[in-house]
Amino acid sequence: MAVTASTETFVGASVKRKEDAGLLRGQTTFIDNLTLPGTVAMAIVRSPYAHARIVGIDLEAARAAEGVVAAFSGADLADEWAGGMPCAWPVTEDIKMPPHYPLAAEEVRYQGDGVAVVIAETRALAKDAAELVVVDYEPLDAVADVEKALEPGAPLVHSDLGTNECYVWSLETDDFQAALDAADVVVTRRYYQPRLIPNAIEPRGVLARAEPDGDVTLWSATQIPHILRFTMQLVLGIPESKMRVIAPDVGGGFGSKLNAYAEEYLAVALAKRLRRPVKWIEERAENYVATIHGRDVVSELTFAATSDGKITAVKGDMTCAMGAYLQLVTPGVPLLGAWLYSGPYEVPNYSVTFTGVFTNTTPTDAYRGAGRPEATYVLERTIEALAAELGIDPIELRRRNFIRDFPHTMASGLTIDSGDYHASLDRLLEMLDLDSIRADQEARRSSGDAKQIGVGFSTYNEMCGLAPSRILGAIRYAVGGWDSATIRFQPLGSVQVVTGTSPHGQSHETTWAQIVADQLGVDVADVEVLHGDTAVSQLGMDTYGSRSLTVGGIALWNAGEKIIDKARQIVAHQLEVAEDDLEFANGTFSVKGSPEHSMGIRDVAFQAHSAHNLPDGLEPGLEATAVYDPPNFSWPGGAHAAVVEVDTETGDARLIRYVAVDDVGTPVNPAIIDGQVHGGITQGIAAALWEEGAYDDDGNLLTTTMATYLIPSAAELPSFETDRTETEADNPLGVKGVGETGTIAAAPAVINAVVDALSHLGVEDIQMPATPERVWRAIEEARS
Ligand code: MCN
Repeated sequence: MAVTASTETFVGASVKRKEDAGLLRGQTTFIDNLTLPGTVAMAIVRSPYAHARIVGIDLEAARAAEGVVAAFSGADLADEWAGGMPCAWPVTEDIKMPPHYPLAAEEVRYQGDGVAVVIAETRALAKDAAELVVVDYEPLDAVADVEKALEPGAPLVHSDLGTNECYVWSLETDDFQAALDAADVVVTRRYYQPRLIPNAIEPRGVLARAEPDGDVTLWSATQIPHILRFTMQLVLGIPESKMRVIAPDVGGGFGSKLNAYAEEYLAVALAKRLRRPVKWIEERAENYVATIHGRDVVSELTFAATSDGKITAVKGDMTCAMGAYLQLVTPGVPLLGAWLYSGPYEVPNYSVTFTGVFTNTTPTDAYRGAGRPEATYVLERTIEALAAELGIDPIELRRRNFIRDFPHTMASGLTIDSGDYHASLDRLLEMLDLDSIRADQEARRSSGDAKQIGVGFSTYNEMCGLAPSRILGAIRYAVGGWDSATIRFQPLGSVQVVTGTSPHGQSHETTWAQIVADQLGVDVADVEVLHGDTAVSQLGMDTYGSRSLTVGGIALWNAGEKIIDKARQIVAHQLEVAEDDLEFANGTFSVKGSPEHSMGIRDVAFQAHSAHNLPDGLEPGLEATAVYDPPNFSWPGGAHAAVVEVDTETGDARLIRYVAVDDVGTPVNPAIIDGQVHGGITQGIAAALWEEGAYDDDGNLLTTTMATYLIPSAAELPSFETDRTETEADNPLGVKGVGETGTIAAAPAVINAVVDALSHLGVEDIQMPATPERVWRAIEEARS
């Protein structure tokens, strides 16, 4: 196919996803589709106890079983670890960071902690043999509840620490206490946000190959090939130059694959030791205990306000479960919300404290939203409580407090570049037709209908686009927040893009191609985006924190500008005009005032490669790399509303409408934005109505399958009504992140709706998830 210049505009268009052709045909490279000659399978023996001492491990029967190549206990492999598995975010100087190894050797600290590994010719044989491993455990007392873990005398997750408190981190503005004391009204509410268990459609999986010269390749269903590569050096001592990490097709992650896991280190260590490729595919039941969980936070939020509803201070106290160990960014996750407990509201005084707590549970870490849903939930619930206390309509109360002028520097120190929270709320109300919902509600209330309806709101902003490296350093995050892109014209004019981001469902192949196609005037079809391979993209900080577009996408834009600069030099030289006399549009350089003197970018690429007639000293080729470190976070925002129908006899709450208006800056691809918003909203709704990872008092996980951990399908959800407002972000594309907005906004909108449906009965709060039993009990309690 000929490569031509393009005059089409791609940014802003719902270009069909380039990714889909392969995915829909099943032509994919998910880990389980990859095979290498001589591959052996790995199975992990996991602790059934939440806390126990390992008295002994007998591997004889497993080693003798059919097809078994080797079996090892944690103690057998202790020499493999040059260091423990790293936590990259020691949030305070005196944080407690207990050692964490890929297999436990002496003590297990959560149900699912790995104690031994079996390698066999096939996965089935490895699984069968793993069941023959006999582990002698001496059970110890366990604690699974984040508040009980702080009580005096609670079982200690790490006895040598002498406490379950991992850290205390706080941020308080000057004069905070005086503002609190001077308030006309103070409301305080407590909330528990349950554990959530991420369920990517592709579970985790790894395939490791070690070559005789020391080169190691790890294919992993990961979000972070680059970060994973350097943790391999820290844990296994493999130099980064010898280590290649490939994230092939990755079927979702939602934060859970923003991690460096035991199985990744184990597969690499064993591939080296056994000199055969080692593969491990996580089973769904394993995913429930061995992949990180999210949330599990008790929060107490206080609002101080004047009697006319101006919020004067916000105070938050958060007790956050870390689980049994610190995974890659466990302690930092709550802090990602630390600046958002005032959200889109102008609040002059601010105080937040986070206490990280060890419990005998699966470690927590980043799950879609990571820290920010936790903040928005309590903020948007408490603003309802304040409205009730003051007798002010909650929408009006929000409006009275919205930040109006941008850029706006918050009391907590960060600056929001742009936004218009009134505009999103206005548009939401237009779409919602609140009057008719209230009329229906009134009619049902007066007729005593068993089915009541309620409407709930959530106006939010968020902080994503992780992140300015300097700020990350200041909050003790170990790595930078920049990203990189390379644009490479091939001699005949097609374009290769190499990105340091690592998509796993977010469609970078499409949206990156749109940006390059527009900027350089080529066709989207002629732009190929390469990602997820440390040998292809040497520089990258991967995909999480809705950072890819606002960091990696801007790096891409900057690389495009470098390409245009270089091409301009070549054209000026060949057309014998000054560079300033050239203008560039739709892929063509033309001389100002005499457009017949022109040269297309494809011809420039050919000239750059043939190098027959280049300016003196200019390097042949048309390729540029840019590395971009954002000066600020990205600040999307918006307004969401949920309408629910609650059966007051059974407690069943059913979502009947969901309306969302988001401001994600300039839209690159509206269809992809909608997809992101839909997925995000679904996860927020799921947290509000169905999903809860529950432990019993002994630390046994009760929700171990999808039969007990309820993940919604399309059948449980109405069609979402979405729209956007736009304020331009302070970057060359005007873009803000979108990957987590829905999850952050949705849960409080839904719970506010459920409470609104029942407020006339006296119900003031319902803990997430609002299961039929919880709703029914709340109604009964309010009635009695
Ligand atoms: N986009 C756009 N216009 C904008 C903003 C974004 O067209 N104004 C497009 C981007 O170009 C990109 C997509 O939307 O194709 C998401 O962009 P961005 O907000 O930068 O988020 P990331 O690509 O960094 O993705 C991370 C984010 C996070 S943190 C989670 S969690 C999440 C999410 O993305 N996990 C996902 N979306 C997911 N989607 C899928 N399918 N699977 C996951 O695991």
